[in-house]
Amino acid sequence: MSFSDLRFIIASDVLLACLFPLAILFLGYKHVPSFSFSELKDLLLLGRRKTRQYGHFSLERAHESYAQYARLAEQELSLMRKSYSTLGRANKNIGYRIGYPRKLDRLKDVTDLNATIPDGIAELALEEFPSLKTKDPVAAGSADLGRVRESLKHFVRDWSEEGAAERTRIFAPILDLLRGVEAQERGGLRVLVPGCGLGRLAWEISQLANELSFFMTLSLRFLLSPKTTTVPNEHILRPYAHWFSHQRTNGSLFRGISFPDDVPRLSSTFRLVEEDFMKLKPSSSNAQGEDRTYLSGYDYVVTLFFIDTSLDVLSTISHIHTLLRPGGTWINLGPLLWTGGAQAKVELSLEEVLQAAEEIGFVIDRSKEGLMAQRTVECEYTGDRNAMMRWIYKAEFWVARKSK
Ligand SMILES: C[S@@+](CC[C@H](N)C(=O)[O-])C[C@H]1O[C@@H](n2cnc3c(N)ncnc32)[C@H](O)[C@@H]1O
Ligand SMILES: *[C@@H]1O[C@H](CO)[C@@H](O)[C@H](O)[C@H]1NC(C)=O
Ligand SMILES: CC(=O)N[C@H]1CO[C@H](CO)[C@@H](O)[C@@H]1O
Repeated sequence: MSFSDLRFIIASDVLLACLFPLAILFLGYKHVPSFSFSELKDLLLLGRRKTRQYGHFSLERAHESYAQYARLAEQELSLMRKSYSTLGRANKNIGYRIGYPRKLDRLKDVTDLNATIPDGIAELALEEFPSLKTKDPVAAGSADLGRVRESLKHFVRDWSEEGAAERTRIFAPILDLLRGVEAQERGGLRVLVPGCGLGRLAWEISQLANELSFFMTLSLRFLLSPKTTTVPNEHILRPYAHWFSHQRTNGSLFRGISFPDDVPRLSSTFRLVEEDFMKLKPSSSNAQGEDRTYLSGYDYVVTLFFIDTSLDVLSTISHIHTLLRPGGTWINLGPLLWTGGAQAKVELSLEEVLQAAEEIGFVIDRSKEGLMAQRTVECEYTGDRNAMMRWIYKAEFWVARKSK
């Protein structure tokens, strides 16, 4: 796998499935024999003060990574400058004439300008989680920068007009099905969306969203808080600027995308649970008051690009089953991109996943047509409409029922 392949995975693919390549990139990066002063300082500090190992998706690591976004991005830029500087004189002249050094300067400007968003996210997090003020030092690295960028890209996927086409394709089968529920029944439904990312689908369904990664939830909180977001399209992000591959023009590379196209707020019908999905209980303390229907389980669990991010998909499916009320429905849409390197306990084919779901107690809807029909949905994931490359998933949609 070449370096640019690794970059591609980081630029455009799922978080958990990314861990392995990220680890490789991090190692690769560490071997680049050029240390900036601040990196050296980090290393020395590491030696002196004991750093606690915060988890990959922990609040502390996510906060530090957002706070350090500009510094980390500039470290990467200085490596790009260094590579350019090793060009011979003739080629450097060509580079100069096509404006390449100015393009790198522009990358620096855009990074600084748009660092206001990660800075704002970090600041809000500090206000909402005062415990962060006394956290142990965290050494955020290039893998964390990748996670910040991945989360920021979800502003485009979930909350921009630019992302609307990508979203509509995958939300439609799910929302159409839920709209099919009788109107008077709809109000009382309990829908859980595990691994909700930046929460747009859950917002559209407006019930309960769950997310484990603070990289995601800190960004979501930035939209939910009236301190940071009050009107549609008030923020601008340059989500493509850091990855120079497959771009037709500099203009397209540096273009700004405004968000959010809709301003979400938490309410009694839209809640966020920042916890491991596997630890959720049908009767957990998330229930507000004595809500008996809630205690007996969810009416729907909706998984979008989710089940394959688990390292133990059999437990995930079993847990979905546990959380549903008898007769409850599981709606899934997504691919099967397993975390490689033997990190996932099993890596199943689609037919194996469906068979395992039946073993666990689900009845999969076998209708050939209609809203429930199992089908393949061609779609993208944080794709760049203007790029010279498209990554198309043939994601599978299915509806399964827990027997009564
Ligand atoms: C591929 S992303 C999809 C995000 C979103 N559903 C979307 O389609 O944009 C999968 C998400 O699931 C989250 N996730 C994975 N395992 C989880 C768990 N056990 N509990 C809660 N969230 C989890 C990850 O943090 C990640 O944000
Ligand atoms: C690419 O962008 C830089 C910075 O904006 C500019 O100076 C340069 O002329 C551009 N190159 C081309 C071929 O347009
Ligand atoms: C939120 C924010 O500051 N975004 C900025 C991104 O960069 C452009 C300028 O290049 C600004 O117009 C945006 O305000």
